Amino acid sequence: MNHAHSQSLFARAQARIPGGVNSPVRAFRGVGGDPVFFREGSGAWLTDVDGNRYVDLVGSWGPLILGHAYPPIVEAIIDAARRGSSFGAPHAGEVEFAEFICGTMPAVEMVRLVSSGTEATVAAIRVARGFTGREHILKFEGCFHGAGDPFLVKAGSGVETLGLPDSPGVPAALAKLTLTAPYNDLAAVERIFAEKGQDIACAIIEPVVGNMGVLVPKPGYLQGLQALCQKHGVLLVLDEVMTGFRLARGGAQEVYGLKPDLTTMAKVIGGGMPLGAYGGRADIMRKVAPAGPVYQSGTLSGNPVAVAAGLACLKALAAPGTYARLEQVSRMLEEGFIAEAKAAGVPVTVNRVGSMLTVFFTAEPVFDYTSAKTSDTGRFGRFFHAMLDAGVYLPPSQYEAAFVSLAIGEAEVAHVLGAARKAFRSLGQTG
Ligand code: KE4
Repeated sequence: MNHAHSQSLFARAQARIPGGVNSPVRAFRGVGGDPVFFREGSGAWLTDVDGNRYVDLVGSWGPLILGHAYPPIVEAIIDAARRGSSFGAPHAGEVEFAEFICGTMPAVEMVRLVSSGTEATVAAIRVARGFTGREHILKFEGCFHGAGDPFLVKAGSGVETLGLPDSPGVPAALAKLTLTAPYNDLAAVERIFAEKGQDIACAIIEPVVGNMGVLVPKPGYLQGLQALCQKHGVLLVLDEVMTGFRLARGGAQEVYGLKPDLTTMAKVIGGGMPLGAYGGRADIMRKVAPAGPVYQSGTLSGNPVAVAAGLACLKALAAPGTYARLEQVSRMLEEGFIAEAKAAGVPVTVNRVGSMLTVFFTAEPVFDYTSAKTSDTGRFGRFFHAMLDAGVYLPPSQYEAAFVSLAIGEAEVAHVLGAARKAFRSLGQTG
């Protein structure tokens, strides 16, 4: 494939934008080579600035569950923009949107809209601290909750000790308030709660992890975490930025029968426009200003154009058979990847929940950070580029989830699996 225009744009971008990208994962550092610049998306397909076409299995990291330029969403954006892009004042759409979210997720009794997943998770932590009067939080290794200071923390010397900054600029004094436990390990949570439970405001978790590649909760794990939180007065914050309205209309909390105290959302709920949300128990959410003392604000929060796009997206997802179709196509891809890797003699582990899946280049089962790290990232990089050259756009990192959209049909599945056959076989020969 010719990438001349992408390469010239990337050279210009690096002169004025850190790393040439507006978000680090886009820079292909996890797979090598230079990022591709895109010109347009339509349905399941992306076209880059050199005219190369790809089946898109990233979907802007989750939001584009209906595919690119889904006509009802485009029309909703145009219609809203024609009536003004922002008021900085209440409008009817945000009331309808809040009622839709709360009507779909029973645990979300009240909701506040923001403009990104990071805003939602940072706000949820502040509300949990404000509501409980406690300062520590618990997160889980491999889970990512956006670029907020409380989350840019790596596990201390023992994974269950005080956090250490995982980025310059995060104060050590703040990082040590973040405790970390391995995902899928209830005993670790019990030990932490026994020692520090009374100091912990909340436990925040990706119910199905997408940011380590896909990690699937072991049977009973999430329900056990919820019970431990209730026992110790620790609020449970489900970060459904990726899973919300993707795994089911009611998100992971519907799939796993959970009733979290707070839920964070973004991605799908914005239909590709900047929109995030946090919500949950009314007694907790009434602590949020101006109803209560916990301050949080945003100039473009509940923006009418973003809300119009989000409503159009969520209404389309309410159509009968939506999630059955997503499951059917995602299973075809999962089974095809497994079969093609096996035929080529390449050991892989494929983790999938609904329309989120990851092909890990390891023969080991992958259920937490440590086991995910047994993956051969060099091999993943070679697989990624072989797929890219064959017209399939995978997430440019072994430790990210691929997302299946409703725009992907049998023809696109055949295209992806045909590319995978060649890519696995090339690995089988070259390693
Ligand atoms: P945003 O601030 O990027 O809208 O959302 C942060 C966030 C919060 N919680 C979860 C579970 C998330 O996955 C994310 C963001 N996900 C990444 C993908 N790994 C977005 C892509 C990027 O960082 O550019």
